[in-house]
Amino acid sequence: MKTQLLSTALILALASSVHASGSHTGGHGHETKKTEDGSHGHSEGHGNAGHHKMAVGMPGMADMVTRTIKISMIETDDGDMVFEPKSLELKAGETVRFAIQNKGELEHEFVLDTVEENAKHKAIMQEFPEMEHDDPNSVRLEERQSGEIIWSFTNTGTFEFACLIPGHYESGMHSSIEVADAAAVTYTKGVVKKVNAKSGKVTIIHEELTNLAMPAMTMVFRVADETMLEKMNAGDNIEFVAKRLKGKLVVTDLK
Ligand SMILES: [Cu+2]
Repeated sequence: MKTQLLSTALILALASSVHASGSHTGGHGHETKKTEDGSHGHSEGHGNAGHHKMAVGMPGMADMVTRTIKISMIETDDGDMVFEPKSLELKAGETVRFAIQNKGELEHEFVLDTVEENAKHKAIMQEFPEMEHDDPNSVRLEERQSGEIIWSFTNTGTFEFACLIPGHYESGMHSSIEVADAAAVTYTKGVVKKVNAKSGKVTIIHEELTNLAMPAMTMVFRVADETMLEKMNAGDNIEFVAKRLKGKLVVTDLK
């Protein structure tokens, strides 16, 4: 049967960490799978039965999510296909809920992996363009469809999420993920003065922000993830990381 042949081809060709799946469905209502999917081409053999442990990490559980990141799939007027955002910075140990929205008119994929594994996988896709995946590190979305993946980033390194449908990667459909060592992140102390959930902003009386070369003062920040606002109340002592993203000061991490 065709599905079986494709699975076998995948396992043979990608003898390392890409997991072939027996359920080549259209990816509707995709949810992160953990152990229920019985046909894993798992050949790394690190004895961690029940987990899809890959260089990029492993499927995460909903109750472990530390932040939600919205991802959009977009086709631009000049013919490019892109993900928004174009790059992400994470810390090892984070579990991320990727809330993915296909805002385009075409079908797209979100495949989370190393650049190298995605390149191998992409070569296979070119040979079997009709192939659709339902692996825990990927989701395929039809036009205007949404999906999500919960993923635990257990390792530091440079990774990416990409669309491996033939031609899409080349049209720009890949974004980088830098996963840093959690211990290497420097937090700044501050006190929350005001939270404005409506505008997605928080005012913080903060100590010196060394990474921004900014002295201690009171400033308004945006947040990288709206759920951060729920964790902050006026008067709270916090430790946070702020970065300048697209010319705006954004709280990217919160202890
Ligand atoms: Cu695509």
